[in-house]
Amino acid sequence: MNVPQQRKVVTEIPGPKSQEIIKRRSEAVSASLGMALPAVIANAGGGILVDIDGNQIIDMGAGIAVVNVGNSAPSVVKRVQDQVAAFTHTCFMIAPYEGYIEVCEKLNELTPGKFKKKSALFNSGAEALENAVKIARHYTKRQAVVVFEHGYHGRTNLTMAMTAKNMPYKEGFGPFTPEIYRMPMAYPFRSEIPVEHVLEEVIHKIEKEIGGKNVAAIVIEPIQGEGGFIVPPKGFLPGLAKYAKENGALFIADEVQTGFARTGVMFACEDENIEPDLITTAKGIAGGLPLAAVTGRAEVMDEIHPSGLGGTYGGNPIACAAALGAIETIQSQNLIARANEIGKIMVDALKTMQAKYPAIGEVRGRGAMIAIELVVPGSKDPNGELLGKLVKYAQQKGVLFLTAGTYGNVLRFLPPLVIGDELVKDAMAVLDEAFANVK
Ligand code: PLZ
Repeated sequence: MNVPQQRKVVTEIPGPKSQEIIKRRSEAVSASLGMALPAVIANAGGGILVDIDGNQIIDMGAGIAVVNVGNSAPSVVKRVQDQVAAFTHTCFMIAPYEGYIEVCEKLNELTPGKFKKKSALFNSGAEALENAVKIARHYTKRQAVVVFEHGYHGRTNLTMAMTAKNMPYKEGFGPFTPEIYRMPMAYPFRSEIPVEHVLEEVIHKIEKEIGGKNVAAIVIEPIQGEGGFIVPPKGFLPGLAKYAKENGALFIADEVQTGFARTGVMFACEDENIEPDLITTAKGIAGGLPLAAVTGRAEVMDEIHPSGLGGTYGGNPIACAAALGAIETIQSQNLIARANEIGKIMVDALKTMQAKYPAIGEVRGRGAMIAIELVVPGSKDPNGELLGKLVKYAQQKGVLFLTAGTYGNVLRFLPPLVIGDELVKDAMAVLDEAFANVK
């Protein structure tokens, strides 16, 4: 690997070179864009980000679950280089190329569901969700879309409406698209209501407030990502899928964040043997290049009239080449098993910390999609203040941790799946140190 797999801090973060560029950033770039880590990146690979001041920072976020195969994974680089030299764009709707078709074949084969599937490619997670809803409405000839508390589906107008959290995603950006209905979510840490009662309430609300026969789709993340890595209790997803099936609605799994080995299986739905009618994917699909997909039942995907779906760049040949490299890497390096190994190291360390630090309310997640929810000790009150301090402390020590959660109190761990054991353990040791030192 061309990037040394070791944490090393040689300046304050941001260092002097980063500071200069960040100054230019604030002059040139809209203030609306966030910046979790104030360090300008020069190079990255494995589990390390190298900034322009020479700091080597442990990457516990993978660019928000994108570089599951690591930055610049060799197979991604090679295929992208070959493709970019051959041709960069024809527009798949104008003149086809094999890469697009091959990515669809792989998705149809790898996604859960023992039925004939087809796929269509897009540019971003939000765009995949937009298209999944278009497809569901067209196919069912119904309009209502059911989503959930704490859910996140994107920043376009439709997907903002589908996203639960107002700040920062929706504030002032309305009006939002109609016919989106938000239902209660089973959130074990914050509610003792048994899963069958939550399901009953969801179904009751659908029946009374929407009417079952009006529902085009039920859309849910199998583990909620931005909402705080909320893992629904067993039975919740199968119950929703069953209700959808019995009522002629489509069950859509948003696997944008959970997909591609992240949760210790290829797709998180496999955990309870769910076979969604449609699956949306993005992020981990292409090792960092912008690509997204809707994959689902062939009769649903084919029901749309010719030219009903598309877009100039969707399934761009370079992104498709990257996807083929990423999928090949996941399989050849057995990153599914690796996600479970990484997860075990993190959970063991976090449980040990939980016994020492009462601010850790819960350790949860699956595979290498793990989080801790921070509370005010002795209560379940969200402790967002501590979260901010921990993240800052870790950054100064050369570890990047990402945050999440409706209440802004969740520290999430989603490293590249090619990270080594030593780096994961080192990151956990820095977190332990942070808990011991910040007040
Ligand atoms: N569905 C489940 O997690 C993107 C958002 C980052 P795009 N999550 C990261 C931010 O603050 O904008 C996401 C997701 C789930 C859809 C999306 C949207 O994917 O590729 O960001 O559009």
